[in-house]
Amino acid sequence: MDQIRVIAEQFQTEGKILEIQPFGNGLINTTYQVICAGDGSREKRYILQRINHDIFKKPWELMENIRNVTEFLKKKITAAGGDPERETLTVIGAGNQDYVKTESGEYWRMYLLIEDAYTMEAVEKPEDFYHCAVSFGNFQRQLADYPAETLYETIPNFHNTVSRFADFVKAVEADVCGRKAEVEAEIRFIMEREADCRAICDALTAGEIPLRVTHNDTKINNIMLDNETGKAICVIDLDTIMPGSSLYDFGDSIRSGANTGAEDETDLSKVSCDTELFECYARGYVEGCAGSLTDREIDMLPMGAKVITLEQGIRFLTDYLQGDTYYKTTRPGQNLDRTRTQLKMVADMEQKWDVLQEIVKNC
Ligand code: GN1
Ligand code: MG
Repeated sequence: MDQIRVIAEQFQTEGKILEIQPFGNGLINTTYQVICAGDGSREKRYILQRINHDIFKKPWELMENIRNVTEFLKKKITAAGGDPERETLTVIGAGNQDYVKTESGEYWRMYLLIEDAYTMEAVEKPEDFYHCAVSFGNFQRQLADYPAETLYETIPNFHNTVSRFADFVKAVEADVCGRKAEVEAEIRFIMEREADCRAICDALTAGEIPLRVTHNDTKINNIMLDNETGKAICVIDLDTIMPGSSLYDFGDSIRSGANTGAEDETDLSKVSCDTELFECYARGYVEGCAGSLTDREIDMLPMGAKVITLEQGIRFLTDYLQGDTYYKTTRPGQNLDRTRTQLKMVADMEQKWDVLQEIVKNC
């Protein structure tokens, strides 16, 4: 922790640093909480993160996006009578920069920790999920007039399912770890759905659905809820804000939040798409977007959920085939387990397709 303390000390925190502890469950960056003395009456806490720059190749562009987007949001939050320090992230500077680069070439950043709020790994009450939906919908609406052309693409082709599929095919052919034979069934499942991989890309290219400024990582643990009211107050993990489709954001929340099992569940009988949760989320998201979604986008919401879940399965299996170099793992085979839960979700959505379509028709 001593080295981390040296890094933390370079940021403009309030009061002396008292303690630093590991924090959170992200699969990409490494996170700590930093507890400071504050102004004497109350401790002040911060989030310190090492940006994974194998994945985010230009951390300075990433931080510029986040600085600009959060400032934009803070103005809107203030105008609406909200609390700009709790309803979006606050970047803490270091000297005249928004990050610290260490001698060994690591990039670190700091945010204010949002107090009296929590994140969920799994949805316990449908109501919580509904609140998340409204909040992600609002987020999308608040950014509707953000100048999209000023955003850097922090990960090119992030939700380009067609190029994700192509990368997967290459990983299967290369089979660098000799794991292909073990996953023939999963490979076949994905290959049979090549056409689905084109659904969102084609709709965007044809102008059937609009390109918007989207979050792109609307996993359920990327939103904070207020301890007292249980309402979603703040969308976090802003690393992948880029031009995209509302279907990505809707889809990733369903993928993570409407799953009756964990993302890395080994007992697949526990994994399914909960249609009641799907309904809550669809209703909340459409409401949160407040009329900004087009009829075609609403029609395509089930497709968004399916394509993003399939894409995530493709990404996990690609990583498994390549030797687990992208997502953090805590045990062998975890990326394969993650793959299987995603594919099981896709299969379950296909079975419930009529129900899902009926739900969005009523939104
Ligand atoms: C990663 O770090 P985390 O858990 O917020 C990933 C998402 C995946 C998710 C799967 C930059 O998000 O795209 O959906 O894992 N983030 C990146 O759990 O790849
Ligand atoms: Mg996250």
